[in-house]
Amino acid sequence: MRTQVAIIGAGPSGLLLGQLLQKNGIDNVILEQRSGEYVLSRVRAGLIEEGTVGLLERAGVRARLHREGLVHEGIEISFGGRRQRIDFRRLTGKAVTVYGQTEITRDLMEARSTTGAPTLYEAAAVSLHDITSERPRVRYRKDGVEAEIQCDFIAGCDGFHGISRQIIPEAAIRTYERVYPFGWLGVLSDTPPVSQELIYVNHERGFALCSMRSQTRSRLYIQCGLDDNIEDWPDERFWEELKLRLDSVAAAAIVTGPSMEKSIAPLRSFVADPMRFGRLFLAGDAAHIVPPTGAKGLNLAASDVYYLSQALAEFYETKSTRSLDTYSARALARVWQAERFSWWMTRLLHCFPQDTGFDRKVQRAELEYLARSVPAQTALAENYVGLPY
Ligand code: RFL
Ligand code: PHB
Repeated sequence: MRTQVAIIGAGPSGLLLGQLLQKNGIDNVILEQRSGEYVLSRVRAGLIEEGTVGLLERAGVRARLHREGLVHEGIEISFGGRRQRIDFRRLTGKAVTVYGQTEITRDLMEARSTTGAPTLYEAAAVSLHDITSERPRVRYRKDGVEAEIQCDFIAGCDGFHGISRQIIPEAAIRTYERVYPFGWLGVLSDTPPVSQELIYVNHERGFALCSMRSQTRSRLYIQCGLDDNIEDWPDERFWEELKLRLDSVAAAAIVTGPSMEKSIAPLRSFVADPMRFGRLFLAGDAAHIVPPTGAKGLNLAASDVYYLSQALAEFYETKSTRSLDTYSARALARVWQAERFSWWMTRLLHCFPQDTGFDRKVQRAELEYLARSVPAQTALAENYVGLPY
């Protein structure tokens, strides 16, 4: 098989890139190691920036997003038994949208199937070849049969554990990493949201986050230990612990119910530089990871895909490699802004086991400053709604 761009991974990065390339008349094939159902079963991101909404509109998936997405004009930060609202609309003129990654993925899959562009699910043993030549190849096995795709470019959209980044020789890439000494236990339940807006909680028992997917479905997280197992957290224990971390008004508003999904995610910051090797371009989690505290992972994937789709369109229109050559630097400039913000939100809101009394006092002083200072709130709001690109 021959195509212009071979895309590895059918997560949000790969599917969005595929759609934007299709819109520009650029042929592409997506190879995904899992089944479509498995990809749709992963409960992850919930919150998207206006820039991401704009890209999804361009990708042709506007209708359901605008019908079902919940526009949020602020968030609340809870500490010391009270809540401080951060008013995004007043401080930045912008808002964010609650629309689950599962829904985005489903919409993009459906839009792709109407274009007839191929997505090869359950493609095993995907391997990349000749990526420093002008004729790279991708090999894979599907239904027991070995096959090969010849292409002009490869987009590595295969997430943090994918193969694309790993094929880059160590001497050609530098990585930066921070692993946090805790995880997030996440629960999805068909119960009404605790509040109309997201509540981010700093509490001496640990961080908590009350989010949602709809007016009838909650997405809730609590900070947990790295060694905790799902079995340690039956539903009753989860609800009890969440209540202990909330202020009394929020705790009283909780409606409990059975969990539909429960998972533990470790927290990590990670950046690979450059995001390119020869004709292989990395995008999304394949190149960088942020802790979920700033809700930036999916949004960064979208901005990478924007830069990459523009650069590929320019190449096919003009034969100029100028934007392809600056792709990594442009993407990384925005990535590092989001890395800093996500690290800062994580530091501000979690209980770090190694913290001394001094560290805890400084954390509280920063929260109090945030509650008092409009410039401090503006800095948070500007980053949270998404920096321009
Ligand atoms: P994905 O979603 O990991 O998709 C990669 C795809 O590649 C496939 N793959 C392969 N395919 C073929 N061959 C191989 N060898 C392959 N290896 C892997 C995988 O099966 C998969 O389908 O990466 P992508 O597309 O870059 O998307 C990134 C986002 O998924 C991620 O950044 C977000 O989910 C992060 N995130 C959040 N981001 C936000 O913007 N807002 C949020 O509110 C938010 N909340 C979250 C989050 C991530 C979380 N977890 C679980 C890490 C909340 C959580 C709890
Ligand atoms: C979510 O709704 O899943 C969510 C929202 C905000 C975050 C992280 C996750 O910061």
